Amino acid sequence: MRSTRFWVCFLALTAAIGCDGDDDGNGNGNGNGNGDAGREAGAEGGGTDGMDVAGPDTVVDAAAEASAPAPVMVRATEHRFEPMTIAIPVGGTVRWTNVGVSVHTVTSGQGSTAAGAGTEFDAQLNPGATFERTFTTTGSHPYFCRPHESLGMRGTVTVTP
Ligand SMILES: [Cu+2]
Repeated sequence: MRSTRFWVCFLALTAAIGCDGDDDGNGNGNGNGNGDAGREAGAEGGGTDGMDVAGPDTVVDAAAEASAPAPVMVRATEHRFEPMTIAIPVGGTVRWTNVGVSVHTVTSGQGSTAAGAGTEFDAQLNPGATFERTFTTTGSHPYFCRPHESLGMRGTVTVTP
């Protein structure tokens, strides 16, 4: 994803379209941008060695993104998980991102005093960090943040067959 955006930005600059740093990351948009940049580079008829390398790399990245199921996103803020409850199919992946300024955790279980807390997963999320987990068993998977459980910073991942 990051390399794809880099190359789209590079191509856009080369074609004098400009790059506004849009964080969209839309696959279709990337594809269209590549095509436009390629045609413009061809019309100019010079210095295409770099373009020849960049084009195939970008196509491979886009294909890989299209074939992989996208993780379900959960944001960790001050001080809650958004959304608190999510449902995913078995085999699905959840990605937590700490978009706040405090350190949070993504810890499995009902709470730190409950039996088995943290045995399924227990990840520390520094500001800006992400944590991904793929769920392979159906049912309800409660989790909480160790520093902020008393503030109600909890969530549930429901995994459906
Ligand atoms: Cu927290």
